[in-house]
Amino acid sequence: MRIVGELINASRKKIREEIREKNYDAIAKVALDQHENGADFIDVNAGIFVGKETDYMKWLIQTVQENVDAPCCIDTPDPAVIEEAVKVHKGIPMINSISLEKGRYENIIPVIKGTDFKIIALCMSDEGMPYTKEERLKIADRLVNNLVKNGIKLENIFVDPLVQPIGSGDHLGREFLDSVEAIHAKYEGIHTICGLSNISFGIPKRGFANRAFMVMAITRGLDSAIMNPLDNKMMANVLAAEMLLGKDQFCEKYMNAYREGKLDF
Ligand code: THG
Repeated sequence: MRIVGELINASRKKIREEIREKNYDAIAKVALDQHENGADFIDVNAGIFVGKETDYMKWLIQTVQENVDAPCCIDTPDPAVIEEAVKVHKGIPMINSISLEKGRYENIIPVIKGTDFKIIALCMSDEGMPYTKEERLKIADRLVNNLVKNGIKLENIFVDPLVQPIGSGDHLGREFLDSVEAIHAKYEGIHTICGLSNISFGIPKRGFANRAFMVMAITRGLDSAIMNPLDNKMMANVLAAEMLLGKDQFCEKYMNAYREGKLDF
């Protein structure tokens, strides 16, 4: 599982203030903690700072990369922010995200064309949220074909089928899971990713639902997730699920986590 650490997101109250004050040590610590607990990418999102998003985004990327040897996942729908952010990013960034929404798709393409950037292709369009597997696949198809036409390799594309709260419809968990499986069946070598905790929005004891859903998604092929790597129960579930599916040779990762005390709680 490729893990994108989600904690540096201005929609979180505490982080919002730390970003606003450009509290270098606080942001550096959140980046470091996530990396030490298994994050392969550090998500950075300054979306609530209207008019100042570019400035904060650049500062976040520099702060993260001065402290952690990991790429960022540049989390903004605004192509202008992405364009400036990639200029200060060292190494290969992940772009979160491109979608079929007007103004978003055509303006991001020139920034990413022919690069080795990792691209999250979010299954969203101007026709509203996709509910069924068929709606998601239609959007994914257009996004993937266009990205490939613009020189993006399939192995650099991460399709996000969009997790929707189970409280909005009993079938929404299943539609998402079916989508993950169908996307892997259709495009060999592609990746899938999601913000998994959306599933439990509005229900109590969210952790139970999040962990169960993660294990289900892994069995259907989900290979990347935007999540909280400091959630040790979730991390243990990921390790166990991947081991049981034969994705952890000689149970090495699971055993190492055990020896490091990461399964003690
Ligand atoms: N897909 C893609 N990108 C995404 C999402 C997605 N980026 C944003 C989001 N969804 C994933 N990131 C987060 C970051 C933080 C939190 C949840 C998702 C979070 N939530 C608190 C909680 O769950 O308890 C509530 C917020 C708070 O702390 O105030 O921390 O789906 N491509």
